[in-house]
Amino acid sequence: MPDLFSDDAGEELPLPGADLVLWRDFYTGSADGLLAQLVAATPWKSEHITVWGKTHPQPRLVAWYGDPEAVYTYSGMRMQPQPWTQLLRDLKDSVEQRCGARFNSVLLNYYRGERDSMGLHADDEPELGPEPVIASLSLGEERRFHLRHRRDKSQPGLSLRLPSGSLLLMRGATQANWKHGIPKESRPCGPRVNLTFRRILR
Ligand SMILES: O=C(O)CCC(=O)C(=O)O
Ligand SMILES: [Mn+2]
Repeated sequence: MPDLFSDDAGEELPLPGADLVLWRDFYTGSADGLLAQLVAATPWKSEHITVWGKTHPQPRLVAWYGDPEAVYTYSGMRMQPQPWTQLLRDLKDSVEQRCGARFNSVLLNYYRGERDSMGLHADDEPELGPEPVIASLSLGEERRFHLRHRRDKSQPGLSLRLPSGSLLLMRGATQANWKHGIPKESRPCGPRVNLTFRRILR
């Protein structure tokens, strides 16, 4: 699907100790159509997390795809990838071309509405290597994306809006220095699917 992606130069986001590039209009096809297709065709899972000995459902649905060896431990869960679909493989190819990086897996997050969220975290699991390259494609509701420094509380954070069809690349020391997350919203929100392409090292 080469003609569905813009070739604008990305915008480098100024954040000390991070390396972030945002393409606001990456996907130029129908982002709503792609969203509907992914919502309907993905075998979504509700995962649980255990915090202080109590188990809670995560406030979003997830799915994990990738090459067979791309086994990933995420929030303490060991995730065996499902095989790539043609659609996800095509998206991966276009994202790889834009970012100049290779990925072997993708985590899909489905935020059903304003109560769905992702807490502040860094994607710094050892299997992502010392400088993880993560490319994040957003479809559907424009949600806020918060960045907070991991140690230096005097650093002002950054709050971005991730428009439908945008691609955010995080690389270099971003995960070592910063946490990111998607807060709940108090206004009504429609569905959003986010795809984070990753490279699991072995
Ligand atoms: O939904 C997003 O934009 C962020 C997703 C994310 O940080 C993750 O999957 O690790
Ligand atoms: Mn993340």
